[in-house]
Amino acid sequence: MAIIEEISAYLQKGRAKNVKTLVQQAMDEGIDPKVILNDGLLAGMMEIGIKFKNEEVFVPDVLVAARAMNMGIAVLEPKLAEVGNEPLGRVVIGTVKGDLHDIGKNLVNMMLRGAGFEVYDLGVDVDAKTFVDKAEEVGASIICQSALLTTTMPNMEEVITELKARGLRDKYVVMVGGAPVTAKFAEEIGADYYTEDATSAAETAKKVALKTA
Ligand code: B1M
Repeated sequence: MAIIEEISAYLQKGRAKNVKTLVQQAMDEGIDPKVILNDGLLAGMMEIGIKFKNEEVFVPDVLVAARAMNMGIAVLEPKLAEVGNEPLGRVVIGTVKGDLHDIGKNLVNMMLRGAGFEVYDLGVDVDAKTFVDKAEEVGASIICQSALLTTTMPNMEEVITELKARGLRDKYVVMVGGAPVTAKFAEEIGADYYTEDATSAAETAKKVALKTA
């Protein structure tokens, strides 16, 4: 099996140490870091995302794969920076105020980073002011909010209210997601996009970034 396919296969099995070793080996063999990233790590992560969507694998499988991807990316990162890869854009992400669920948000973060974004993760229990302050500070173009509780979903609208209050609404694309969130809810609060899973969130963010580039 070619080394790139091996990287993808080991990533899907969550074998972080093997992924790390193989990424280093591929770099030593002179393979383009972008090929290692896109055809090895990302291809594996996308595959896991699809299997997760189809309920062929479950949260623990996704988390170990995500960890393996992180280790692979850590090896690649200096090399990617060296070849002058510009990030696709900057994204601020967090779980909304009052909500401590972060597994889904972490997966979205992972997929966004995999897609080439620089991601600023504010963690959990994030209020509207913090979302907007951070987006302004880092020059982000997309704000992603996650909510897992019906009681915290309404806090997503506060970010939009805060943006409007500061005259910044048109500067940012606001994306929302999380198990209880729906496209209808997103429309009601004036968010730009709802996506139902981490893979589609990264795909949508990529489309948005390429459209506005
Ligand atoms: Co909580 N919890 N929980 N919980 N918990 C739920 C959400 C619940 C549905 C369980 C239930 O009753 N069936 C329920 C909510 C009910 C409701 O609101 N209708 C619930 C409750 C009630 C609570 C507490 C209130 C319980 C209590 O204390 N009485 C409490 C609240 C704490 C708080 O947040 N203030 C609580 C606590 C917890 C734990 C801390 C124990 C733990 C969280 C651990 C952690 O996250 N580190 C936990 C867990 C694990 C769950 C369940 C079991 C699993 C959630 C999860 O991680 N799913 C959950 C039941 C369930 O969902 N079946 C439940 C896997 C994850 C990959 O999926 O987060 O949906 P998800 O993310 C997906 C998509 O939604 C999407 O992409 C992800 C991957 O594809 N996505 C986005 C998510 N964010 C996105 C953002 C985007 C785009 C897509 O931005 C663009």
